[in-house]
Amino acid sequence: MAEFFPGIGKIKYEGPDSKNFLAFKYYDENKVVGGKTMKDWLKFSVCYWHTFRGVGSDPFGPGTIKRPWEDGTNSVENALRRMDVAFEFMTKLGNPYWCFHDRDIAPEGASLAESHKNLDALIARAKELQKATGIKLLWGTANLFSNPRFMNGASTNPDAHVLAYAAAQVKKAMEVTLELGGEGYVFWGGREGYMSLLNTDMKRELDHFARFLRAAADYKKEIGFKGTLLIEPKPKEPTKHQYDFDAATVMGFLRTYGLEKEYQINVEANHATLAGHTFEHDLEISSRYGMLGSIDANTGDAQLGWDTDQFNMDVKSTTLAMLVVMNQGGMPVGINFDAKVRRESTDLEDLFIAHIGGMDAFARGLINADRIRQEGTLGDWVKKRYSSYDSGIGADFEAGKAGFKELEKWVLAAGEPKQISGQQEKYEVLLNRYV
Ligand code: XLS
Ligand code: CA
Ligand code: CA
Repeated sequence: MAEFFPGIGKIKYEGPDSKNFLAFKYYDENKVVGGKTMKDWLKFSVCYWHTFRGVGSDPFGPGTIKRPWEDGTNSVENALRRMDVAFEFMTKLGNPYWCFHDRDIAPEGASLAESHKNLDALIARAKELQKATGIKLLWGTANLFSNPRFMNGASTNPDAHVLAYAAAQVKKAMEVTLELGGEGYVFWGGREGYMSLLNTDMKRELDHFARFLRAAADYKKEIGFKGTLLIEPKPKEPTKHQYDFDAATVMGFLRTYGLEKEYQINVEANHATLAGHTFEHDLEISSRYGMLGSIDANTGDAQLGWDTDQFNMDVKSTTLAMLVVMNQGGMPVGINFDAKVRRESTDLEDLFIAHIGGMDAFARGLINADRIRQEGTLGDWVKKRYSSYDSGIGADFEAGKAGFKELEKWVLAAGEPKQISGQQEKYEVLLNRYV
């Protein structure tokens, strides 16, 4: 078989003192941290769209990145070769999972039937390569936002014809995800939102969205797909307002429509920050409500303010993220690098360096989070901060035994509360001890 990354061998763990950019400094897959291997905690996945389809285009210019295996066509033949490239890359990198959109891996045909046929050809190849390499599918999804037919949305489209098309595409994408043994299936509402409220019946669109998600959950059961269905929040881009605004909005939506048992959340860092939150905020709220299923690991750029999907090299951020993951006992689905090299990073080697750096940053975050948990100081401080609810009037309030009358009576006797410092800086200094 042809080799597409000549000169780059299997990426090895060399430890923190290594100066080799093509080696792991922290990610040592079999190393046990907090009772599990790094591989099991992190469940890293490489995404097909950025890593194998990304060419570095932006709204101001076309692609800058030329890959030697691309022949410039959108043929099945080119797609098959690209699949070989992907599995060579992942085998060398050593990530256990991958994920894709239907249209990343196979060209869209002139009809739905032809698109299905193209997809089947690529799925057959992926199945062989998964078997040969041991790399597994984290999740699959359907691209319901690139083709012009979806310009007014997919499951929230005002035209039922387009909605039906989207359903057919999701049906097929779920079937092939099952065929490849995927652990999840993601819904990112690319154009499920609106550009102008003037031409939009928002309630009707939300009702359609929920019914669509119900139909997907029903179909999942019908075909015996045991993976997790996930919704990936994002507040805007490409639409001005996206219905899956953030994790809290999605959880409220799911509960409103009785779908909360069928779906989990896939938190993307860059989407959380676009919604005005931190990465750890959306992780924490999803996790504390038992809804954190998967992560799209990336980061935005504070100055640019759009969805830049960069590799997250910030160890403080990965530490806080992994603290949430460790506190909930692991990732039900996994951690997917929905991240792309910059359009200025045009070398093949940059693809490896970016992923190695991202994996190391999360591995370091895991090690740090484990130390935070082992030492217990942070947890103890937070627990102590809320200790007034562990007994007395606080406990009665939590238990629903003290209402407004009882609380008033208690204050009349107890008087003014003492001032208690929030000690934010002390907590920040504590965090700096670990990162
Ligand atoms: C785009 C999204 C997308 C989803 C999968 O902003 O991140 O790539 O992860 O459809
Ligand atoms: Ca994403
Ligand atoms: Ca993104």
